[in-house]
Amino acid sequence: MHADFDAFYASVEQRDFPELSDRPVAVGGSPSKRGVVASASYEARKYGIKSAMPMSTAVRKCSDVVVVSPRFSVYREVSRQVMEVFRDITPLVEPLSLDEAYLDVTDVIQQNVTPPQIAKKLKESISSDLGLTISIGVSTSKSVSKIASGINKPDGLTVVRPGDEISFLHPLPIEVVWGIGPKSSEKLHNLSINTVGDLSAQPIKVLSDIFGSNAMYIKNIANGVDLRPVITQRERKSISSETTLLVDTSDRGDLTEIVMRLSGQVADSLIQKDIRGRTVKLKLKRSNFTTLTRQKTLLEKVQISSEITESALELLNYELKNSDEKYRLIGVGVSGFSSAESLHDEMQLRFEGL
Ligand code: TTP
Ligand code: MG
Repeated sequence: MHADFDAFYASVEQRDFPELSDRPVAVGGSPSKRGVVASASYEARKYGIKSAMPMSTAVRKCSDVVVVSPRFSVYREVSRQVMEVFRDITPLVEPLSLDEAYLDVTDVIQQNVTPPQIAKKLKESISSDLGLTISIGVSTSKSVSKIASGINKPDGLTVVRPGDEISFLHPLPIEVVWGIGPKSSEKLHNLSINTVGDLSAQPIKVLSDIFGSNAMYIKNIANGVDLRPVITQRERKSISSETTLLVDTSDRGDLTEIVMRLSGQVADSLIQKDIRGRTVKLKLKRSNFTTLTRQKTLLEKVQISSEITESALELLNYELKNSDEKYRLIGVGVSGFSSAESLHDEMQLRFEGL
């Protein structure tokens, strides 16, 4: 199953401030500060207001829109709660972001309990425990479930039965496939490739020109072939936290503050899972959408916020010294948890300590 909150930030605001329910709400940065929309309520979407749109455009589209500043700590808490509700059903939960996750319910299915029933019960629990609606897709694979959860929003439940994957996927527009952004979608439309079915029928050569080494992955997805397992946090190779800024910035003070906040979030997660990592990574996406990552491998593993912040800021300062770009996304991550190699290194260090 793939589960995703409907208009996540906006719905939390409507839940907590009932005077906003039924109103067009846009959560995000202020229109006067060149802010963007992070989440639009379904009432606001009727006016064409969408995520990532400048807030000034949103106000132009609907002068009645209620602009709300985000309350990130509340969204994080709701996210923690929903992941707990998911884990009451199965330990095999793979969060993709604050508001969405894959759940592998294979082992939960019994003779009298079908996957659609599990999904229905989950929607009811979330509605009664959290006062929010979620959309769920159910199928035999991650990609089909993710697409299915997106097509009947809000409050949707879409089940694609085994064997129906192709008939479900092929009439859909290519944009439903994760990894097909505006650029590749334009190229595909120019070649009259408009539906997932059209995509699935292309020779691999055509797809390679557009998707490079991801061509086979895309072709398989278009054919409903996706064998990726659900990976729980415990098995993760890295733990990271990233944020898209409401306004692009090159301000060192702002960037430092964000890196500190993200390092704190990563530390919370490491402490919660009782793991430490040796490599600290900084990810930056520039205004022009190019992404760079810098990483630093340490002698000793880190876990607490100050240790991660120190390395992440070192990487940030190195980057800022060499560039005066504006940035639109920042991420901090820690990896290198317990490979045989690092375990070996750790033993060495311990022996040296003795
Ligand atoms: P989404 O699940 O993409 O959007 P949504 O939950 O608001 O709406 P829906 O799923 O019903 O289409 O993203 C989840 C949250 O992530 C969203 O509420 C706010 C945040 N977000 C941003 O901050 N910027 C963005 O550009 C996007 C797409 C999301
Ligand atoms: Mg959502």
